[in-house]
Amino acid sequence: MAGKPERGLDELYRDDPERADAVVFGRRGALKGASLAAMGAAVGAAIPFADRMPSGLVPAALAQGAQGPKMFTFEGKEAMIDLGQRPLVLEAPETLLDDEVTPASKFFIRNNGTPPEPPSDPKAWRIRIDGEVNTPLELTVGELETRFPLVTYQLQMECGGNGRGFFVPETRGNQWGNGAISNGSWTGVRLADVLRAAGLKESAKHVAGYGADIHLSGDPNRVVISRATPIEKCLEPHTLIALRLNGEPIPHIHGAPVRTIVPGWPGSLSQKWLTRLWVRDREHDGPGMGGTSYRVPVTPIVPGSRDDGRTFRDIHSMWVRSVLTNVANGARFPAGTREIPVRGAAWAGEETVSAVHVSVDFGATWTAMEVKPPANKYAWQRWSGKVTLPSDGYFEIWYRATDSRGRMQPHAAANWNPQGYGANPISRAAILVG
Ligand SMILES: Nc1nc2c(c(=O)[nH]1)N[C@H]1C(S)=C(S)[C@@H](COP(=O)(O)O)O[C@H]1N2
Ligand SMILES: [Mo]
Repeated sequence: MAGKPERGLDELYRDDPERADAVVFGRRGALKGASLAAMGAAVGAAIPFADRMPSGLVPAALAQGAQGPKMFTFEGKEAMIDLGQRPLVLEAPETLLDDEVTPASKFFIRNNGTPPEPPSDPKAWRIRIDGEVNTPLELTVGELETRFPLVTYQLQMECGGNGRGFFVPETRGNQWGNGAISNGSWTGVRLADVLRAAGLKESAKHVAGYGADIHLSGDPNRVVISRATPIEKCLEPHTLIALRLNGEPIPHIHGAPVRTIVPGWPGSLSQKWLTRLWVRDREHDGPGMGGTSYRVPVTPIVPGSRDDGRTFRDIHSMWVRSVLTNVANGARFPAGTREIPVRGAAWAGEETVSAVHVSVDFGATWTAMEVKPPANKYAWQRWSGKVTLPSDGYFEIWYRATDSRGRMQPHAAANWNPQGYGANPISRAAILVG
C-alpha cells in the first residue's frame, strides 16, 4: 500500500470494496507481500493461510462492513436483523437457528402488508374453498380441526429471496443473508384432504391463497399478495393448512389462526391469515405472480440488465443452503485455541442434503461434517463436526452443502435475476484467534 491511504482499509472496504481490493491486491489481482501485511493489519491479525487465499478475495471480516447489522426486537422475539418496519421484515441471525426445531421467538418475519386485527374468536375464523371444485366449502377453524385428521411435521419455510444480499450487482428487495429460514413443527390438516372434500374438478390446475392482511396503501380492495401452487404440490401429503406451531396456536405475526405451509418452495406460497383458497384452471395472476416475481431465468441473463421475465420460470423447489449456528461471523477465540466445534443446519427444498463440508483455509481443503437425516421429508438437517487450526490468527470458516442430486452451493451467487432469487453461495464466517 504505497503512500498514505485517505481512509482506513476497513472503511474503504465498506464504502468502495472494488477500490479497496485494488489497493490490497494490486490491479492484476495478485496478492503482494506488502499488501498482505496491510490486509493482516486491517483484519486485526496475521492470516496464516494467506498463501491459499484466492486472489481478489475480500476478507469476510471486511466485506461485512464495520458496523454489524441493525437489530430490532419485536414482541415475543429475540433480537433480529432489521430489514424494514413497514412492512415488518426481520431476519434471524444464523446463530439464532441453533435449535433442531425453530422456536417461534426465533422465526424470521416477512410481511408484505399490515397484519389484520387478531380475531376475538379464532375458532370461528372462516376460510372458503372455491373455483374448480364440485362443492365450494366454507369451513371454520373449529370445523377444520374436527373434520380432518391432524398431522404434525417439521417443515422448512424459506423466503424465496433468502440470500438475496449475496448478489452482485445488488438487486431490489430485502437484502437477506441466510436467515430467512425456519424449521417449525407444524400441526394442521392436509391441504389435499380439504381439496378432496370440496371435490377437485378435472380442470383444477393451481390453488391460489388469499389472506386477511391489509395493503400498505390502506385500500381495502387491494390484495397484498396472492400466489398459487400447482395442484400436484397441493396434493403432496406435507402441504398443510396449519393450525399450530410447535404445539401452540400460531403467533399472530406468523398468520394466526390459520395459514398454509408449502414446504421447500418459496415462503410466499405459505399464505398467512388465510381466508380463501381459489382453485384455478390456469396460471394465477394475483400480486406476486408473473414477470420477474418469484421467477428465475432459464437462460442466464447479463447481471444488472433489465428483463421483463417473460421467459423466466416460476421457482418451485428452493436451492441447497447451509447455516452455521454456533459460531458468529466475527467471533473471537482465546489465544491457543486449536480446535473449534462447529454445527448448523442445511436443507435443499424438494431434495435432501447429502453432505456438508467446511474449510478454514479459503477453500483449499475441505472436511466432511456429520449430517443427520431429516426428521421427515422437508425438515432441515442438522450437521456438526469440528475445525482444527494451525496457529493463532485470522481465519474464515467456509461452509457449503451438497444436495442429493450432487449440486453444491457455488462459490458466488449465480443466475443473477432482477428480483434476486436463488443466491446460495458458500458462506464465510470470519474468526479471530488470539
Ligand atoms: N397473507 C400473507 N401471507 C404471506 C405473506 C404476506 O405478506 N401476507 N408473506 C409471505 C412471504 S414472502 C413469506 S417468506 C412468508 C413468511 O412467513 P413468516 O413471516 O411466518 O416467517 O409468508 C408468506 N405469506
Ligand atoms: Mo418471502
